[in-house]
Formats: sequence, C-alpha cells, structure tokens
Amino acid sequence: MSDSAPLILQIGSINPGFDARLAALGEVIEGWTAAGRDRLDRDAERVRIVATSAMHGLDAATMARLPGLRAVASFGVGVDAIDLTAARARGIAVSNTPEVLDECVADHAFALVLATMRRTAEADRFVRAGLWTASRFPLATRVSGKRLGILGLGRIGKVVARRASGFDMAIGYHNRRADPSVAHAYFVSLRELAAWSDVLVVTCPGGEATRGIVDAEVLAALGPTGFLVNVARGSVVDEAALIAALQAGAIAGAGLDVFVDEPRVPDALRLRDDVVATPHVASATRETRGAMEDLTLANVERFLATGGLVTPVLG
Ligand code: NAP
Ligand code: 8YV
Repeated sequence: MSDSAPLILQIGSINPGFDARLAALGEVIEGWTAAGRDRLDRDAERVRIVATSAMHGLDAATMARLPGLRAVASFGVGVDAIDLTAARARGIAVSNTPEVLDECVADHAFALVLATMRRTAEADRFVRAGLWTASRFPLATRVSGKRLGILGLGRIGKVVARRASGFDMAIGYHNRRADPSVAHAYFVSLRELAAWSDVLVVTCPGGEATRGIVDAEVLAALGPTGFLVNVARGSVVDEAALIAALQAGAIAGAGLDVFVDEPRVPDALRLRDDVVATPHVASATRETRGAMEDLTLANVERFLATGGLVTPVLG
C-alpha cells in the first residue's frame, strides 16, 4: 500500500477472525499493541476511520490525536463509550450495529426474568450442592400473567415485549415520549412504571442522560415483591442503591447482565442468591456476534469505497 493510503485505527481486538477480516479491507494500526502505539505516533494524521466496539469505545483525547479522522465503525449498538459530542463537533460520522442483535438480547433479558423470578440459577446450585436429599427448595414467583415494565421501549425493548406477550404478561413502558406505534401502557413517570411492574426490564441507552435513573426511589416503588432486570448498561442503575435495596428486602431480586465497573462485580451483588449475574453476554451467540461483525465490516468497507456508512448513528 502507498505511504498516503488511508489507515484504519482499531482500538481493541474483537477476535482473531474479525481482526483478520478487517486487515483484509485496509492497513490497520492495532491500537492495543506496542507496535501499534509506535505506528500511531508516526502516522496518526493518516487515520481516516476508527474501528472500535461498545466495550472499547473512543474518547475525545484519542479523537484529538487524529486530525484526518472522518468516521467511526463500532461493533455493538450502544455508543455511550464513544464521545459523540467530540465527534459531532468535528463532523465525524459514527456507525453502530442496530437490529441484528435485538432477538438475542431480548432472549437473554427474558432468560434473566425467568432465572430471577423462578430462582432457576439458585435451584441449579441447590441440586449441585447435594441439598435436595436433605431439604426442600423454597417457592419462587410466578412469571406468566404478571406485569412487565420496560424502561426504553426501543428496538430491543419491543422484542422483550413480544417475548412477554407469549407469557400472557401485561406490558407497560417508560420512554421520554409515548410511542404511537404501540398499544402498551405508557407511563410518563419511571417511578410510576416501577410501582405498576412486577418486573422492570431496562433496555434504554447508557450515557449521561440515563445515568442512575433507576435510583433508590424507583427501586422503592418496585417494592419488596418486584424484580429488576438490566441488559442495558450498568450506569443506568444506581448500583449502591440497588445493593441497599436488595440488602433491605426493598426489592425481591435482580437479574443483571451489565455492571458499573465491568468486569468487576461487587461482592455485595455477586454473593447474593437473589441476584442472577451474567458477564455482559446478552448479544453473545455465534449467530448474532457473526452478524454484528459482518455489519461492522460492511460499514468500514462502505466508508473506504464511498466515504459513507451503512448504519450511521451520527453524521
Ligand atoms: P433504541 O432502539 O435506541 O431504544 C432505546 C429506547 O430507550 C428508546 O425507546 C428511547 O425512547 C428510550 N430512551 C432513550 N433515552 C431515554 C431516557 N433518557 N429515558 C427513558 N427512555 C429513554 O436502542 P436499542 O437498540 O434497543 O438498544 C438499547 C440499549 O441496549 C443500547 O443502547 C445498549 O446500551 C444496550 N445493549 C446491551 C447489550 C448487552 O449485551 N447487554 C446488547 C445490546 C444493546 P425515547 O427516545 O422516546 O426516550
Ligand atoms: C456488545 C453491547 O457486544 O451492542 C451493545 O451495545 O453492549 C453488546 O452487544 C459488547 O459490548 C461488545 O462490545
């Protein structure tokens, strides 16, 4: 490749297969290696596109080092780890991977609804520990026919609602504004949605606008028989308030795929039987991760060929 060919800066490895396919599209600087960092010191001005992920993000300081940056292609739908304010100010376009992960993320949300309310993970531990021969497992909570509240009835939230309708559940939701395309009950107030819900499922974006909106007051409204499921971002839930609510019996349990300081999970959550914790895997099936890889690479390819993006979220 010529010395003036555009470079791709990859912030973090996705997996060897993805990394190899990206490298087949153009010259890649591997930002996480010592060699990549040296190369970036020499050739930062030649970088035209950054390939990143919902996990690795892109901060304003890195963007500022790349005067020729025109686009960002991110693996994942959530863009809260990308400084969109800095990107907007520079006219840098950003793409993500919407829709291809909706079904699997909703499936996982529902797995957490069932696992927390029916105590599935706890029951598994009970059998494995050999306790069944000596004692009875406590009763759980019925799921079918209950009220499921959705914080963030967007692409993923709507699939969660579809899953819930198969369990004959009543559905309510809270967004910033009502969605005229759905018949579910709209709650202007998140607190009132929580008070109505038997289980509150969080599927809104992370970032400053939603930081800590599931707070002590919302958890108190959910109440001692209510469950919380979060497949959105750890930042949406005030984790200290959640721990306090669980410890006080102010809510019945929580199913959590996302945490404030991943991959670190506080012992106060990790060691509780009324918490089901998974390591941010809601989209992690071979099928969905493959589709997310394809869409990320399609965005890079389109940018290199035309300057445009397939699924822009900004620009
Ligand atoms: P989406 O289609 O944009 O839906 C987001 C919904 O949240 C919209 O209905 C939006 O409605 C609502 N919302 C936004 N800001 C809000 C606020 N301040 N208060 C209340 N509601 C608000 O997004 P999506 O594709 O469904 O993805 C949702 C999120 O799921 C992602 O951003 C990501 O963080 C998370 N996610 C997690 C995983 C995982 O592995 N655990 C995987 C994929 C996605 P209004 O605009 O009307 O408010
Ligand atoms: C990502 C996610 O797979 O899409 C998102 O927003 O959180 C997950 O699907 C994960 O964060 C990898 O970057």
